[in-house]
Amino acid sequence: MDMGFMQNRFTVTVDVYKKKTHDLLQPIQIPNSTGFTTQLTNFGTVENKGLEISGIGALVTTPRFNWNLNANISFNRNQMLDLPGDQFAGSLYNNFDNFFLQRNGQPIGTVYGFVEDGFYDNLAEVVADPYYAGQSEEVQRMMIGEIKYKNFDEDPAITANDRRIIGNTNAKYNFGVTNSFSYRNFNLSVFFQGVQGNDIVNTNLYQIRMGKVANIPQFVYDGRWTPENAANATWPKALAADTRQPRLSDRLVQDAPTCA
Ligand SMILES: [Ca+2]
Repeated sequence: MDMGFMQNRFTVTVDVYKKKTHDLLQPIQIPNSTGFTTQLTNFGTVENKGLEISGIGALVTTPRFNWNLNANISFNRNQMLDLPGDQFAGSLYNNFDNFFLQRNGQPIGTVYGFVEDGFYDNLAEVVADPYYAGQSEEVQRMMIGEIKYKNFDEDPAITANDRRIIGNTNAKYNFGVTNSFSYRNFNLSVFFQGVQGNDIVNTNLYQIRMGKVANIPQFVYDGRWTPENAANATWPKALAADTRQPRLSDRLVQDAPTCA
């Protein structure tokens, strides 16, 4: 749809679209007894729908000086459909598995993982957790300063069932603006663009185990759990050995609005 205003000094274009792509080629998990773990097959649908708006305006038109503005913004939503059940995109790398969920009604790029709930600050907090209540005091004391994960089901153990949707890597919208100026023989064009509302997965953070001898960023060192820093801790306590196996959690999901 195109619209013009004021003898077409301003024009606006609006496009609405909806598109379904059927029979995606993708791997499905098959029994290991076949000798393979996945098989490529055609199923599933992706629906993309969106809105694109662009406008052009001649803000100043004089013999010597002109100023034109060109702006656009687009919104796209996608969702997966017709899947037989939940499945996951392939492993990013070793131990970094099943972090991108493919679920009917959810977009491609849905992040799925554990939800953190602070740290075990003292022995009483560990004992209050039904999973550790009956364990030896040695085990309980080891948990002080460790990350606490939210438990969502009847089983007090933290298992794959305690994962939830924790992020979406799709932008809520993209935009761009171009200002063009001309004065006699001089031209200047100023362009910026950006995306808003998307999450990113910062896999670098997954490498920070707080164990063994390894370089860590200053903010991690400063934010590590200690009895004195418990209220402000953002990372678990430092360990003498590399024994910690972090979970793929909302810790790795960060807001990523950008403008350039
Ligand atoms: Ca559980």
